[in-house]
Amino acid sequence: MSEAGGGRGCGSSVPQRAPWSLVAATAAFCLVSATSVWTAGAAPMSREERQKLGNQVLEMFDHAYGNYMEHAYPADELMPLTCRGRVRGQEPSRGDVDDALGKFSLTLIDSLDTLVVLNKTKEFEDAVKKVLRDVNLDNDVVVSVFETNIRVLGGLLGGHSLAIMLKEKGEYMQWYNDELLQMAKQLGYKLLPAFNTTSGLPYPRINLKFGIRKPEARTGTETDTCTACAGTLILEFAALSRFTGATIFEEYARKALDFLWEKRQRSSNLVGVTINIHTGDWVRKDSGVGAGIDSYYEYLLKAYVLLGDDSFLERFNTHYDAIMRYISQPPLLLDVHIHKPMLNARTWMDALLAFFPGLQVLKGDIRPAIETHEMLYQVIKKHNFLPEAFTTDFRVHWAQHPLRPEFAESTYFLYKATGDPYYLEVGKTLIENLNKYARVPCGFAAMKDVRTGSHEDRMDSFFLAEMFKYLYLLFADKEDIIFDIEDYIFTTEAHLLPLWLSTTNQSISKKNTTSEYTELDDSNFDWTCPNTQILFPNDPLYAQSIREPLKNVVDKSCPRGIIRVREESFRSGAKPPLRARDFMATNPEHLEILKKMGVSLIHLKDGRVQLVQHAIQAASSIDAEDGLRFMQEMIELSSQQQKEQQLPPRAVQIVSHPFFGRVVLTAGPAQFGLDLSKHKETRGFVASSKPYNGCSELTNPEAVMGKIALIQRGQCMFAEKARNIQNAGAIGGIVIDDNEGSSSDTAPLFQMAGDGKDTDDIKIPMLFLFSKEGSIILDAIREYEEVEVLLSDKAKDRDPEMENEEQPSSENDSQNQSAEQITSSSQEVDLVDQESPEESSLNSEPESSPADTDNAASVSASEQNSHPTENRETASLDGECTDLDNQLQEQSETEEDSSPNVSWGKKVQPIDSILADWNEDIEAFEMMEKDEL
Ligand code: DMJ
Repeated sequence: MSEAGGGRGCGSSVPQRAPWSLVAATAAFCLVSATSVWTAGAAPMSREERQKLGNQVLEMFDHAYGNYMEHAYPADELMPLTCRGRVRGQEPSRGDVDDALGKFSLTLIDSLDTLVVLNKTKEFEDAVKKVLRDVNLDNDVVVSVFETNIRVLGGLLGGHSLAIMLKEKGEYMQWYNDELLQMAKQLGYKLLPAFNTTSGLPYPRINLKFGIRKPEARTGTETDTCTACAGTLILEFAALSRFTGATIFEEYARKALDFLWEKRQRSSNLVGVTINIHTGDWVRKDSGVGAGIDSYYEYLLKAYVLLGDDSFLERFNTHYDAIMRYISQPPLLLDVHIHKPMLNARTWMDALLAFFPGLQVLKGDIRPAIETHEMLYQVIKKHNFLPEAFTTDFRVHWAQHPLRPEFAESTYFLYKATGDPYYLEVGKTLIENLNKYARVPCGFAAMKDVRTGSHEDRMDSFFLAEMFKYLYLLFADKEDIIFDIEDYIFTTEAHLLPLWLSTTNQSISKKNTTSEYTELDDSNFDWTCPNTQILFPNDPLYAQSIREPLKNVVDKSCPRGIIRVREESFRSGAKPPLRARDFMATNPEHLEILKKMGVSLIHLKDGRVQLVQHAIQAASSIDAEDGLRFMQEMIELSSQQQKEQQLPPRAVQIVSHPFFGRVVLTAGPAQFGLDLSKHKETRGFVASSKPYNGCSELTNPEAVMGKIALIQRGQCMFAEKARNIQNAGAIGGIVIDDNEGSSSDTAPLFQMAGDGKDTDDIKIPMLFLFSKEGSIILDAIREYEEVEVLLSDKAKDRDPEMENEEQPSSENDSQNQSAEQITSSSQEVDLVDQESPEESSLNSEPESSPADTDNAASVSASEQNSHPTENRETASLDGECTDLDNQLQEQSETEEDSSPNVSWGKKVQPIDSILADWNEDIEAFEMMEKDEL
């Protein structure tokens, strides 16, 4: 998307290369050069400081890339905590995430063009030689077609694009003879069998060696794919066709895009998240701009830029109109249903949508880009990173952060569009946070939980492909880069493809389009394309004035469910629909509304009330829609409340030499002992207990006295272990899983349950580590003997001071803890597939026996009130937001849910069975929808 940087405002003529530049001049691109535009607002950043930050980015890249090359290569990725390569099959499977790994040195290929952007030409030359020498694209591995396309094919093509550029310059790469392109072509042919479907949509996975041929391939049975998976091929495939003259690649990618376009929901012009590759039916009918769809939209606009084909712009504009009409609720972007686009499908947003402001810059729609970006930045300021998902009231929904680059990408494009130094400050914060919280001795580690600051043994290849490029370019001047970045377009993985491809080997596009530009109907886009040439120089505070009202959007937000209230209802003076959080089962008016919405109350024997909706019993389709939304809110509310009753994960931070707090391990809490969220952290040296299982009086009390005892899981209750080490004088305990190879990367974390008796006598904090995390501590003891750790609810900042810090005496207050009811959920998340907000919640396990847990979640409401605090009922409607966020927090911090009126928790109908009931209703509703259509 480098064209974004190019001083091309609306109306400025850019007659460099037909046809896209002509179109760009009159359509949507509203970008100004970043230089010398800004005269007020955030203080300008001096060239010196920008250079300093640029150098810092270079040093960080060296740390990430150097450690990968030294400790992981030729493996696909670096595991930065254990400092080794991730080889598929040798590590426990992480599910779909592993489908990016094809035993083809993924990180090296994904890093190729970053090396050139960062002016590391010599290293690039070496890297290309390594790729040509070592990489095998014929492995018997099943990989994701989408990931292989954007990372590997894109990486090879980006490498080739810059290799030929360097060769032409005459100094480097003189030996190069299109070898990377030949590899790209080989890979392209390997991906083609995936398109062997009647629809032309590709299978989601392919075996690099056997294609989809059964049975050897072990794939080819899937029926569904995500929209982004099928719609994010055109840039790489078209580039491959145009570089090589082999038209088949561009043809296949175009066919897939044509099919998606045909299948768009015609009344809303939206697309769903997943589609059946054989029938073309939408499998998931929710629609947003984040996970599962994101780069489909990105590629429509960029395909137009790269290929100059008007039909792509028309499609993009049609979708964009729908996005701005239904999904955009500034500053939020919220998923809706494709058939009922006024109906929100979620109350949370995912981190992948952070790319969207960048795309809006390319589109020329600066205002909403500034708004959404600012909202995201507020979330980042609260949690240091963007959690994988967060709610509309900005609470963490999925707590991990795999060092995603999307926010840096949008920051870069907004800076290029506005020249506002504010965005340089944003970039500086990103750099600081990465160094402070993600940097580990062997690279940069993904965040396992942004709330605790704990790490995951993972450094994805996109971190090198994208993050460093965008951060470096943000601070770079034209002369800092050895080529003109504006001659290239960025793919979704930030690989660079030259814009001159638009006029090379055009035979395919010629079939479908006219080469002449025809004026597009832009009447729907009044809000787009503010003429930045006029706007910013005349009003340099423009961007700031858009950001200003959003400054406190996160901190001062009220807890709320779905924010959209049907606007036309308001306009016509009608009452807004009843929100789940406001519902009171004793309010006759509410009961009347429920009835209208087709929702009935079933009084259960135990006094609780269950809600069931029959859409066909609703007074009208609008009421049925409200009823469905009300029920969805109830589920959401129920799961949120359930979540608030659960103990969050804890952190074990290694603070002694040479870690100095840089390695943070995710730990499970205990339902007994010192509560680390209410007390200061506990810090101490570790010592193994004898016996190691801690199931009897310790024989080495002198070794564990005043220390944090390490105990192995198994053979007795967790509480018994705690008592034994406490009696020996330990100030804390870490139970290490005895299941070899277990890891929080692959297993859901759980809470250690008490022994069913009174555990008030246990005063020390107890945490649980899976075997892999535990072995990091055990290995450290073997290597350094003295290992000091910090047990806490959130990792302490690891700045250089920690390296000199005095050891504070451990805090060891007593704390009465009630053995709370056990709650459940799993930890693994797949953004594309997962709907439920369960990622960061914990299972609870008693020691020695499988969890006999009461996992119930209830969507039943008590007779009294569905919500713990009655005064919350008017909060978001009349805007009187008292400090409800805090109230909520306080509630969740009390031992029990404070409301006596609520029966959300225990011994109630399992959520699955309730969902099954509701699914019937939803199906009925969908049938009704079909009839309507
Ligand atoms: C990258 O691989 C690409 O940007 C993709 O389109 C989705 N996001 C990841 C990084 O978060």
